Order: sequence, then structure tokens, then C-alpha cells
Amino acid sequence: MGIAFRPLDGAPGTSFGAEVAGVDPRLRADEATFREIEAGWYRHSILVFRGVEMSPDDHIGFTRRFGPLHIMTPPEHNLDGHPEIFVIGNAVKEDGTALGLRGAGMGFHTDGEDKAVPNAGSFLYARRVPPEGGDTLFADMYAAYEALPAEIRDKIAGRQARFSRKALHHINYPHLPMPAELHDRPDVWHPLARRHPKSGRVALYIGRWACDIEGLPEAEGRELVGYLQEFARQPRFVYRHRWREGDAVLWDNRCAQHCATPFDEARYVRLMHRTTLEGEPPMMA
Ligand SMILES: O=C(O)CCC(=O)C(=O)O
Ligand SMILES: [Fe+2]
Repeated sequence: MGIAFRPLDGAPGTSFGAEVAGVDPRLRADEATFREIEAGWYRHSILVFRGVEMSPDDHIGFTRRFGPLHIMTPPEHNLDGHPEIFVIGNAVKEDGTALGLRGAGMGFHTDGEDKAVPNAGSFLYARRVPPEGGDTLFADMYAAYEALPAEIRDKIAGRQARFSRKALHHINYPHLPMPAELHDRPDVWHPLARRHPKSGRVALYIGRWACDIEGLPEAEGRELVGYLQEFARQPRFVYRHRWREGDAVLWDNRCAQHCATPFDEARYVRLMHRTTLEGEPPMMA
């Protein structure tokens, strides 16, 4: 049986996001099927797999077919024995200590945007989900770029933004002290209009670690960053994923932003496993 790409309920456009049907629950795929999945990923930016039953090794093995894996630092939230898997959520171990990182990913962002070489993609697998809340939002940055007013597109052409963990950690992670490993993370500059190395298309590249814009006075740059962040998260670009256990979502950080949403942590457990792909320095459009 072949695979099929189906539109997602509530997705904003015809090409942003697709459910992949007809795949083995462990995501084992022959080379031809894998190439179809990969091509579908570059076409749709977000792929949703349902009814997945992956072991950590299946998860790692499937993700690695897309490229080298990234190991998250600091390593304290990586799965014991499988450092390639980053654990997110409020689940606790038998001794009561946290299993994963709580409160990860609140605020629209792309993974690794605060590093010189951001992550190409991430693959999040739902092991336990609350009956309500804890959705993830995804925003189509190709569509956002294409919809920008012409004068704003001209203004950002050839310009880079500064992304700063140091300046913004206390705002994006108010509940967490800055990990020692991140104290020395230098600020980085990335193009605001980014060309995707595989699709050749141009996406707006902006997220929650962006602060200033190269060549603009500080106040004007900050205002433009705020405008672009707001513009990018308009409902017309956003797909809301309501998780079921056994869902796995692969997203492309080069052309889609995402944002976690809250849930009642006192009542419910949410446990997610994520693999992360290494990327390449963003290319100016
Ligand atoms: O848990 C989520 O909904 C998303 C968290 C996040 O930002 C990530 O996994 O990269
Ligand atoms: Fe994230």
C-alpha cells in the first residue's frame, strides 16, 4: 500500500501541513517511500503521523534518515540512554524529579534560532497528552513572507536580525534560571528573508529571540521586529495541532514557527519526546 498526504483539519492553506497516511506505526519505510515522505516534508513544511508506536530507537532511526541529529544541551532533559531524545513536559520520575523540561516553547519561535547554525527540523512524539490544552501552534512562514506589504519586504531585503539568548532568556523562560552553558552563547545575526536550501522558496525568519535589526536605529529595529512577530502569527497563517497520544509531528524550522500552549499542570500529565535535526547557516534570499 502506498502512502498519501491528506490536508489537515483547520490548516490555513492548501499546502501548509499534511497528514501522512499509510505509514507503518514504527515508521519503518523502504527507500522509495522514505523519499516520498521527505519530498512531502519540503512541500508541506509540517507532517503529521497518527497512531505511531515508536520506541526511542525507532524515533531516532527514522529522524536520522533526514540528516544528522542534534543533541540538546544542557543534557539534563535528554532521555537516559538516548541522548538524541529531548524530553518535554511535566512528567516526573519515581523519585519525584523532573523527567523533562517544563514550559518549553511558549511563544512563537523556531528551534535553535538563537544559534549560528539553527536546527533544520524537529520531530515531536506525543506519549502522554492532557484531555484539554497543550496544543501546539504552527505558523507558515512562506505564506507570511509572501503576504508582507511590499514596502516591508523591501525594508527587510538583505537585512539581518540579532537573535539574543542573553537579552531575552528572562522574558522567554521567566520560570528558569539561565543555564550556565548558555551564559556565553554569543548573539547571532540571521537574514530576515531566508531561502530554504531544499525548496528554494523564501520564508520570513523571525522568532522570539529576535531583538534588533542590522542597519536600523535601535528603536526602529525593535518596532519592526515586533511588527514582524505579530504579522507572522496571524490566524490566517496558523495551524493548531490538537494532540492525541501516538501523534508525531515533523516540522521544518526553516519555514515554519511553532508555539506551545498551556494546560492544567496540576491535573494532567503531558509527556513528549523530541528528536532534533542539525541544520545549516541560514541563507539570505
Ligand atoms: O511542547 C510543545 O508543544 C512544543 C515545544 C517546543 O517548542 C519544541 O518541542 O520545540
Ligand atoms: Fe520549539
